[in-house]
Amino acid sequence: AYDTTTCDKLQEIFSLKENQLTKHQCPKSIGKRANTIYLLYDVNPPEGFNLRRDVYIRLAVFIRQLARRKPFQNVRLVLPPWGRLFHWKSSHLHQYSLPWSQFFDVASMRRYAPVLDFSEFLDDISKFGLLETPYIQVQNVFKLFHFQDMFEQGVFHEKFQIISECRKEEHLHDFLLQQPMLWEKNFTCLRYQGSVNLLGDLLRQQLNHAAMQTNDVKVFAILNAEVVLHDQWGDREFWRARRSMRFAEPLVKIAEEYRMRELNSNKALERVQRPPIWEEERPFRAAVGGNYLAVHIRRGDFARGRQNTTPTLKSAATQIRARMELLNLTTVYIATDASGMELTNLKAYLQRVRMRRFTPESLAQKALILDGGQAIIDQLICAHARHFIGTFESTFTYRIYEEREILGFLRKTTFNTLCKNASRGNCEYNSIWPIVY
Ligand code: GFB
Repeated sequence: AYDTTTCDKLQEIFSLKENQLTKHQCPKSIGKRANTIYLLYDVNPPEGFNLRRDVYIRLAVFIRQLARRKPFQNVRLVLPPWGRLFHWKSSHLHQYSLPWSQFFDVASMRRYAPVLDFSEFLDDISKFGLLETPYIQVQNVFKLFHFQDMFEQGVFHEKFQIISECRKEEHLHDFLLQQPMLWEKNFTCLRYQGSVNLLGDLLRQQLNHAAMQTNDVKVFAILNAEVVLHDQWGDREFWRARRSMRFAEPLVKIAEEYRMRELNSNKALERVQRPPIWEEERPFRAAVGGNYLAVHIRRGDFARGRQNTTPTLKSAATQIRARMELLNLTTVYIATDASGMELTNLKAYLQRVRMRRFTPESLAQKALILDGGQAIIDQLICAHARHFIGTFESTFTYRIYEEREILGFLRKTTFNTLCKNASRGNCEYNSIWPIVY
């Protein structure tokens, strides 16, 4: 029952001499255990946190539906540990290989679709006796690429195609998902065009190839999962998956304490809809929000690379003043990734305005919440405001829009965009995607 190929491979990786790996250290061949399929996935490394959340929704909706069909009743989606993201700038902090439970309520997500945090996957696998060694064999890793020509004779077809010339070494420079215990048995480059449901065909094909036995355990992985499209963006299933993505409780608590302390606001005053579980949420449009305006001012790469649509700080400040006056609000909450110098300038432009911004109260708190948690706290505070203005084409802003839709705000208080110019001539606005129940 021992997988000698894998054993040889391990010897090679660790340059171990023969006999150093005992039979017990060699992974057992995967087979005849339980009819479970684990789907690992990852997203193109430079992509940011909030696009990754959207990719998750595509896969969660898919996995939920797939799990209703034979032979996929025991399929599990494994959440990729968060590697160090480009935007997480606090280099002194350990922000590597983080579980989703650091940021989200995974139990809540699991009530929508069968998903596992990576450590839960390891626990699960160990129950099948597949972790007697630290290595897990991944049957096939698919790295997705776009087709060069999306429209064949002017028509968009859903399709995938194996790229015959594909060398793993060119495409995988680290351990799979940066997890040294994963060992890929096969590596396939695949051109892919279409919705996430096409992955069902791919998996079915794989299972046919692998002659899945009744009690098999199989592990597959999809790299560059952002290539797959939503089945239906913005429909009821999208929103159910989205609503199940509640943030981790410690972050919610910090945001609540901050709103109480600095903004004199709480859920009751804000009259938002937030039942204990997302399944109890209903169509609702009566939230009023805290007595403050919230603005997401995206800087960093947006200020450099998207100058046509990103306002200067001076212009943003002018727009903020005008909106506060219009709404008769005296406090503005600013969420931003601006540098220290930019913040000083913004404060100068907003002189005599009561401006608030969340910063962790201690180094210990920062080490607890990390850069990702700080960003979520910003999103939560923006989500609970009386009125919100976001940045054009920022997924960070989109996720705040969604949160406000769930909480039950009127659309006109949510779907607002900072214009390039304060005069609002030729302003480009973000699209409106209302919640569907
Ligand atoms: O989340 P994200 O993909 O949104 O990336 P975009 C932006 C990241 O910057 C966030 C930080 O995940 C945060 O780490 N960040 C941005 C902020 N705004 C704030 C804020 O208000 N508060 C805090 N605390 N952090 C994408 C980029 O950005 O835009 C892509 O990820 C690409 O690389 C694309 O540039 C066009 O959608 O705004």
